[in-house]
Amino acid sequence: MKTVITFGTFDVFHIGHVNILERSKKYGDKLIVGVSSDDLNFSKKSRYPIYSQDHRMKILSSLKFVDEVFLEESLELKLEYIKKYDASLLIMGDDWKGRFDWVKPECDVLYLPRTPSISTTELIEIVKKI
Ligand code: C2G
Repeated sequence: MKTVITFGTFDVFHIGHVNILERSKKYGDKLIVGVSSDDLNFSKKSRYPIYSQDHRMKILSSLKFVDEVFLEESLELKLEYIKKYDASLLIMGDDWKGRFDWVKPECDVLYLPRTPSISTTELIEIVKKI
């Protein structure tokens, strides 16, 4: 049984999120998703997500290629989460390329290409202009 783990905020859920989760699941038997907490998001981006962490976790849990979801409270706890869920592969989009290589002695790391031309930030800007 091979377990893959990935992390993200997944705010204003969109096709780029679906694509990375769908592709990640193909690398293993089980896909675990760490959903960044509202406070972690504030510390990274200086704003709270549009959707609350409870709503974001519920959306992620409802997807057919996601097997388990948990709340990610700190970027530095990656290794603890990897060990807790017994993951052997960490997958992130390539906007994070190299940033989580420090877990490599314990877990393989793969950065997949992002889906072009869509992001939560761009969607927020488009909606603001309507
Ligand atoms: N993503 C993608 N294509 C897009 C947009 C996002 O492949 N067009 C991927 C990102 O690369 C990431 C995942 O979708 O792997 C979630 O994206 P975000 O919600 O933006 O995640 P982020 O806020 O970067 O949080 O511990 C890591 C962080 O929690 C990642």
